[in-house]
Amino acid sequence: MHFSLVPAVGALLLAATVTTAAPTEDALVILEDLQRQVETKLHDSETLQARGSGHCTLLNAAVRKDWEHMSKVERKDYIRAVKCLWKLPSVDPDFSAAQNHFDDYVAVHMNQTNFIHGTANFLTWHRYLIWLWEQKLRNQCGYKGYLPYWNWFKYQDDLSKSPVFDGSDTSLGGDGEYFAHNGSVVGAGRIWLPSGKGGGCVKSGPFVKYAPFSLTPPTSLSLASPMTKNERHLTTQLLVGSYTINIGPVQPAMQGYTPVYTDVKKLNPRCQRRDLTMAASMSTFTASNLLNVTVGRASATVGHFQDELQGPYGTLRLHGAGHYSMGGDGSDVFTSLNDPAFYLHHAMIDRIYWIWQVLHPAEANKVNGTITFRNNPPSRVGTVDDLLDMGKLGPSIPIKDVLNTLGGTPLCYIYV
Ligand SMILES: *[C@@H]1O[C@H](CO)[C@@H](O)[C@H](O)[C@H]1NC(C)=O
Ligand SMILES: *[C@@H]1O[C@H](CO)[C@@H](O)[C@H](O)[C@H]1NC(C)=O
Ligand SMILES: *[C@@H]1O[C@H](CO)[C@@H](O)[C@H](O)[C@H]1NC(C)=O
Ligand SMILES: *[C@@H]1O[C@H](CO)[C@@H](O)[C@H](O)[C@H]1NC(C)=O
Ligand SMILES: [Cu+2]
Repeated sequence: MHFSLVPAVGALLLAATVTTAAPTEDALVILEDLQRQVETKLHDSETLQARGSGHCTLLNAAVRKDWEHMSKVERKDYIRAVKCLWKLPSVDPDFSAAQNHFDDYVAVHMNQTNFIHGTANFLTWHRYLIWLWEQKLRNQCGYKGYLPYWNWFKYQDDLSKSPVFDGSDTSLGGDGEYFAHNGSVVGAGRIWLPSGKGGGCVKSGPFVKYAPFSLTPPTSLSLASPMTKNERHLTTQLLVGSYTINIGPVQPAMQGYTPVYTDVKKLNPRCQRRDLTMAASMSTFTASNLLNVTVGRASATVGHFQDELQGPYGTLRLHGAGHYSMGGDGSDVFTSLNDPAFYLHHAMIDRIYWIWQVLHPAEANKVNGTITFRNNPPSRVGTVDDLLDMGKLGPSIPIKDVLNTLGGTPLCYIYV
């Protein structure tokens, strides 16, 4: 029963909730109500978040939208720009497995996995990373729009109907080919999610051009290759098409997907794999979980908020559920960026963070936690002066610079 969690949500919402039976609809109605509360607060300039600074105002801020609410032309422009990243050369010679600029994001994230999850910088590191991605798409690939998000609270019961995953040419690809496996083990080994209908190479959508191989990398591109990185870049483009992924997997939750490459220097060209997993989406993208982190008990402090969003030890919550709903490459905490839907999932995480910040101004600019994954190994407490290290993707800037999405230096965006 979640009504006890909703003191901050208006009477209108309660009326709507009471008359709606489906839990899916509840979550959507609640999310819309939260969005209206946030917009009201921002327009009333009640909060620090609303004030912004520099040249950033509500009127000129970028507007990040639900993928479903973007036109087909806008979605195709986004897809075209993502494909463009595959054609740009890698910028970091230290990550020798990265064959192109798409891979650079995977490599930087993989290298820092233990210092950006279950840490004080989790929310801000990922906020800054997806912002850099958005800027790159716009500035180097001519993308006209802004970063879209995947609204988890719709199509939970059939992700293959979601415009993000329906496999059409305006999606980020559909399900994987059938691959017999026994689901995923998540939540520190305590939760088993039965498999969906996929698990193999994504079989439809804009990023399927990975022939001629599917699950086995060609030996001619093996690790000991004497070619230079740029030669390899050209060769992988020629041999395996443009949308091959090259790094990981390191720790996929999906059973039967062998984690072999634990090093950003090891090249592993292959197709991207998915297993749309309703066991994750239906169990976790619920009104109760949404309410808890936005207005419920878990919203009281940044510590509770981020812990509940990521999932206390041994549980599955909103952040994990997005990854495990994708299955395959998206289920790998190190290299989930191999699934292009990663960015839409993390935009939704960031949107929930933004909603929470606007609704909790006294906590919004704080951080909580240490600088190692669940403080293992034990480390110092993180602060807002800690730098967000993006390798060669962009300048390292302090956490405090990205706490406000309307801060103007550099962020200037809202969600609708
Ligand atoms: C599938 O995996 C779960 C969790 O590891 C395990 O409990 C179950 O026995 C497995 N089923 C089969 C058929 O292997
Ligand atoms: C809500 O969050 C609190 C605090 O993080 C947690 O103890 C509680 O179990 C959560 N409630 C539900 C229903 O998940
Ligand atoms: C961080 O948040 C937790 C609750 O999740 C709290 O117990 C702890 O005192 C906080 N730490 C600091 C340094 O604020
Ligand atoms: C990889 O991460 C470590 C630890 O955060 C960092 O010191 C190192 O510079 C990173 N490597 C590259 C090439 O960015
Ligand atoms: Cu991450």
